[in-house]
Amino acid sequence: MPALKAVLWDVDGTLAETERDGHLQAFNQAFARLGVPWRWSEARYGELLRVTGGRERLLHDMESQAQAPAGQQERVALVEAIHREKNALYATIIAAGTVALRPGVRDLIVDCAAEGVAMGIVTTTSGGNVEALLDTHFGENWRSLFSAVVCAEEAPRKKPDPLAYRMALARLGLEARECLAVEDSPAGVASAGGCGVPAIVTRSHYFAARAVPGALAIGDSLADVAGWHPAARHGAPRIDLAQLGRWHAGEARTGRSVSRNG
Ligand code: XBP
Ligand code: MG
Repeated sequence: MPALKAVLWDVDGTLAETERDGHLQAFNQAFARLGVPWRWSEARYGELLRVTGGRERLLHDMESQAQAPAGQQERVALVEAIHREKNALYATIIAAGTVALRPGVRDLIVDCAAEGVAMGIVTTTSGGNVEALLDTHFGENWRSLFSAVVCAEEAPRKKPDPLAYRMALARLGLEARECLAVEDSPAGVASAGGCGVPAIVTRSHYFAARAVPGALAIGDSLADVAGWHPAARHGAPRIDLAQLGRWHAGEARTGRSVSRNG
């Protein structure tokens, strides 16, 4: 296995609990503002997350909403209106600063920046949502931290399609096996794996109970070395760059990845 040269970050669920605390809230606020007569519960949103992409998720849900418009054209128009409104509301929620970064994320980003390990953002959420989150938590110069930023607009085929990771590799000029993805969902790990990028998983609210086939390591939090499978080295205060390097190098030794929750 070549040396670890870049860490590629997923956004929703990985950097922050943005699905439950940001997108879901904003979708429901958008429904209310536009007079749409349904709301999504936390549990229903969890089911809908099987469909990646906000527009795709809305359109899919309309298939089971009795009060949705009957025609496809009307549905698509309503989806566009809701999605635009949702993203504006999402930006307001995020800018208020109440949706924190997940524990350990900032420290690991600082590790990478300090040690010259490149970073990328690889997400199929809209660019404006990424801007809102990173601007709030890292300031307006956040782009200087990342050598590649790939969002939904550039990669219209959403995860689990590997397009977003393939684009990030091309921009970084790196081989897949020189990189490590940090993801929270089966679709994210499948997207990375689809072009050969190994991935670790930090379980998020919505994917806590899901098996994640193909992950190199799975655990609850980057801020805690306990509970990871395969085990992280004990004694360290958190999952740091050295631990990522060990998992990354370990793949070459074992040729195995984790196919179940540890
Ligand atoms: C998550 C997604 C997105 C978000 C909503 O992407 O699938 O669709 O749920 O954002 P990732 P949009 O985990 O790759 O960050 O409404 O902009 O699609
Ligand atoms: Mg995610």
